[in-house]
Amino acid sequence: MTHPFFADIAPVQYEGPDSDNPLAFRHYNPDEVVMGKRMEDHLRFAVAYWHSFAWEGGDPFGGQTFQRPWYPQDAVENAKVKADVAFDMFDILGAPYFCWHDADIRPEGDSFAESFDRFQGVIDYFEDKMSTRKTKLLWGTANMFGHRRWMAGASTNPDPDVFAYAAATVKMCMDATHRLGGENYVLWGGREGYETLLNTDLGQELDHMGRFLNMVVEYKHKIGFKGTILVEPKPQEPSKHQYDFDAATCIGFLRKYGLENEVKLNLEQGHAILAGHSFEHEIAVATAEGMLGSIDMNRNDYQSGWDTDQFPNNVPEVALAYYHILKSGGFTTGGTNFDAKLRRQSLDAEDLIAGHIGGMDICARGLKAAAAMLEDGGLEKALADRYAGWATPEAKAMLDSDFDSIFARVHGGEIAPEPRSGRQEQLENYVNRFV
Ligand code: XUL
Ligand code: CO
Repeated sequence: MTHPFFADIAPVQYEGPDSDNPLAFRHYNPDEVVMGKRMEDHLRFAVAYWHSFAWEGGDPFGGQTFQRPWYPQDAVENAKVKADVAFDMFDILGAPYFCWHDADIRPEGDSFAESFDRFQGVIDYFEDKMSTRKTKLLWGTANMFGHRRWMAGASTNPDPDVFAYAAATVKMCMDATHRLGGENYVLWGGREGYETLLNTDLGQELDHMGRFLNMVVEYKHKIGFKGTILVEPKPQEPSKHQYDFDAATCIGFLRKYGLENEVKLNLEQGHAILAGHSFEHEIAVATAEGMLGSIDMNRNDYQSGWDTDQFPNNVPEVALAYYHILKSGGFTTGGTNFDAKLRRQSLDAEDLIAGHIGGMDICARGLKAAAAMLEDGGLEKALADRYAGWATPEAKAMLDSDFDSIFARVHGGEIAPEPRSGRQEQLENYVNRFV
């Protein structure tokens, strides 16, 4: 412990499902082996610096509710206090990874050069801490949506000076991610989109975004960064319409700009819901293309329709998400980042720990349920049965034939479709046995 903020809180231990200790894991047992791999190595949890340490508890109707020893955050000396507390929390949770934006870790300076110096100072401090601690960097990213300069976008800004500022910012963040041994680099385009088409040249903006992402990849190779470049889809909020709408849109974009073998996706539960999808839909779209990189785990408030970034609490949803992740072979460089924050009335240091414990336990339950379903094989068998017709030589040959020969077979009476049950309720009941 390097700061008294969490002084009363001991490192969190696995105590099993019957424990009534509010600050123990009941399901997340890092060393427990699931499908041949330690749970910690499957889940690869990360703490998000922005929600836990930079967000002050504001909402659209009121400002800061939290009081933290590292406030005010625009005071340079407080960035180290914040880092001390953050690394204490990583230790208490046994978090294997963390993630940051530049803006979370250093106060903005009066010029790019001043912001850069402050940022480098914190990266030096992180590097020093990471040499003696276990927590590693899952990914770094640039906040190119908060400051007013980004209000009309970063790489998609109509002003080329903002494009340049974005390029310099991403170079800085990629260099730091590389130096800290980060395993991925993320780009989320919070303001890469538009408010109204009345003032927007959509085609030109997409071309600029495509060129920018190619510059990211070129730079990755230039510096020898071995991590994965990830883009994070979200349909709207803060922009009215964001170009990286969902997984399918991003995949089309990546193909158009020749990036399909260089860039993967960081998928977020709440963003999937905002796009009108389920999380497992987004994951299945990405895994079908070999483009799943990492996940941001959280949940939205289903009534308000906002991106409320709460800790996950729904085992059946999380289980189906991990089912598709495990089925595709699991994470490589990616992991489970808690892009989740406390509610603004949750004021205490203990609440930060409890939020993460809950999230980690829910994910552990989801992972175990997913593994049990895969090991049982019930869903895979049902799929094989449903598609069995396509295993026949005639069906395979049809895909290499043409409409005229297919027409002849259908017209000649050789083909007579027999509708079969999709068995959805039985399959839902099956899943219910495991969650
Ligand atoms: C915003 C969001 C971001 C990204 C990183 O909704 O998810 O925090 O994960 O910029
Ligand atoms: Co996110």
